[in-house]
Amino acid sequence: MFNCTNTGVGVQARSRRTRHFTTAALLGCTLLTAQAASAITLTFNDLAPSGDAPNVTPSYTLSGYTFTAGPSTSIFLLDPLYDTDNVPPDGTDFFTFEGGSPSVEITASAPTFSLQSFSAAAIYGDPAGDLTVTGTLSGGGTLVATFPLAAASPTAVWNTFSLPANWVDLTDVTFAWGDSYVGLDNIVLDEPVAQEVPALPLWALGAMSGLLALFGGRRLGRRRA
Ligand SMILES: [Ca+2]
Repeated sequence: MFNCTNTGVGVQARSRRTRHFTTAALLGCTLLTAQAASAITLTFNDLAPSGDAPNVTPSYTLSGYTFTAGPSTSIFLLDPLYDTDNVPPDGTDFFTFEGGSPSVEITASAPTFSLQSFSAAAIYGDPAGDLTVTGTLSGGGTLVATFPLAAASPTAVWNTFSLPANWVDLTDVTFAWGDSYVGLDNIVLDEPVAQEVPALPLWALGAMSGLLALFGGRRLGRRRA
């Protein structure tokens, strides 16, 4: 693999050939430092025992993301057989935070992350209301968005909501609900991950150097002419 930090080529190039090789090496290094985001969907599926709803207060970690219960809040994982009135449309496990005006904060093992979308519903007969989502930006400041949830009577009405594209570089996200019971599912997040792009093979570096030498030589020839 090409070593970007030790090319063996000094800043003071001694010849035109060395300068061309330096240019080709820098191009290769640029490709190696490309960034990409890795998206993940937290489904909570198959986490609760069949017919059960384990209380995981005060915090629960799933795939590097930690859910921490806010004040006066309890958090649960619900199996669909525990209460069929509240299950999401796909009939799978989901996550709840419950209490008096409950809240839950999401943090990540990575320094920052993004929130793309989630599914939510008021549950256990709660009235309609707004679910408030607050994100803290790593550079300072917060983002706030509210999403209307329908009344859970007689059954929960699940909807999927998307966040604006600027919900990136977040250090934490908090969901807050003004009544008593709310469910979350299919939370789509991602985190920046350094992706190593394959280095250019030596023959490609040689070809780039040759092309640069050819065009450089032509320009030099025209100046002399
Ligand atoms: Ca689920």
